[in-house]
Amino acid sequence: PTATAHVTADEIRDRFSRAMSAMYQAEVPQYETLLELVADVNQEVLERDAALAERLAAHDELNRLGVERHGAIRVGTADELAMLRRLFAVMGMHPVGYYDLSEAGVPVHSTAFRPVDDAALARNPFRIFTSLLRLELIESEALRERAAAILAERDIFTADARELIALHESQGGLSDEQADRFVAEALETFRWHRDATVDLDTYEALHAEHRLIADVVCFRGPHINHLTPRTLDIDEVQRRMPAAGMNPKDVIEGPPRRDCPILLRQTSFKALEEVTRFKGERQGTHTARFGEIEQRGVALTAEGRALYDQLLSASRQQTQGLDNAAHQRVLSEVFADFPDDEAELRRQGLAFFEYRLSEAGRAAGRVEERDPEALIEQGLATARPITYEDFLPVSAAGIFQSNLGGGENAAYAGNANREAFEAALGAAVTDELALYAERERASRAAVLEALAG
Ligand code: OOG
Ligand code: NI
Repeated sequence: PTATAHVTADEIRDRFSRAMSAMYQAEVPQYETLLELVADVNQEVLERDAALAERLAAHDELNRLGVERHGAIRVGTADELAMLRRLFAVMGMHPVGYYDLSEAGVPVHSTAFRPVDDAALARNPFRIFTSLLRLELIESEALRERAAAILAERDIFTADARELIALHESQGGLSDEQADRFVAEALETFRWHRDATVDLDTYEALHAEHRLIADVVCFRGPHINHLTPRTLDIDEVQRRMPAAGMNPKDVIEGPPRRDCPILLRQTSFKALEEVTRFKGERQGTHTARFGEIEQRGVALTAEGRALYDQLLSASRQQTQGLDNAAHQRVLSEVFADFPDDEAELRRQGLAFFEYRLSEAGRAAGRVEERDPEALIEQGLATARPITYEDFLPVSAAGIFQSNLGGGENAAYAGNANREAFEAALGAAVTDELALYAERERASRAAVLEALAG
């Protein structure tokens, strides 16, 4: 067989994420403004905090900062979700995590398609939070059937995208030219369509059940609904958003500001009201697309996550209805119970770290000590926080709701169904905690092995 030179999955993902960003900048001009604001603030943070800049550079995070984005889409059927899994696989993006949003009153469940290994994450950690509509949670049988019938009529993929995905699977990769064509064809799935596939009455009936249902069912494709750059100072970006012409949601979701950032903090600007043409020549509007920013911190272990969830729910009563400044103040008080010191986070097993030999460690030769903490104290090893690459269901629900006008339906709650999601996906989702644990374990083992001589 002749060896065709294949483009790497990392390269295809990088091209795709850039194409997606360019498309969204053209579609949603405020997104371009947001990118500029985030780039300015990041630059200022790096200039003022040399230690942070050095650390990000040493751990392959400085380069990715400028390209780092996540986006989100919502699809309507199992077939659409399963095909997306194959599409994202071409770009080295695999389903990680199961998120039950029914708990927060939103009739979807979700996963994140993202790269999993260190090198791929360092190159471009592009992620797409992907939700599957749960028609089975709609109470009205007539509406449920109507929605299913509308969804059955559409194909969200181009014929060429389907062909190139199949080609990738059969030949194990794509050539340079095929990769470019794949990116162009895949992009079509995520494009905004101002023509709805239904008449205004149908749209309104679905909208009345839940805005999200109308968003998923009434259009030709799962338009990308936001792209999120990563900032190094979310409080500052939030502060500057109004002056830059953006209307931020009331509060920043997630943990409070800390010396050792944990998990993920997020905020967004409100969705745009966009002119939509319905069947039968009628015009209306639809709000779907918004802008979001995020600041990422260390990934937490199961114990750390349990403490986070506990403190977050403890703070919920007290933060009800507060503005962002007061909300953050209360959160900081409640989170005083969460250690804010790297050594303490390690010792208490609350967060994941990656171990490395220090310069001295590399020069040390054989060392008897086996305790990583002792090795760090002796200057032979270092530990750096492993960045959280995933999402938070409570924060996601807050983002959904700020853009759905408080659309929350308690009747959806208590319906986690990972098995059904995986059956629709056609694959199991990877457990995100297992990925972080393995990274930590492997890095610690490598340090100990090197010092064993
Ligand atoms: C997804 C919202 C979740 C995040 O950052 O938590 C999300 C959506 O609105 O479709 O993107
Ligand atoms: Ni998001």
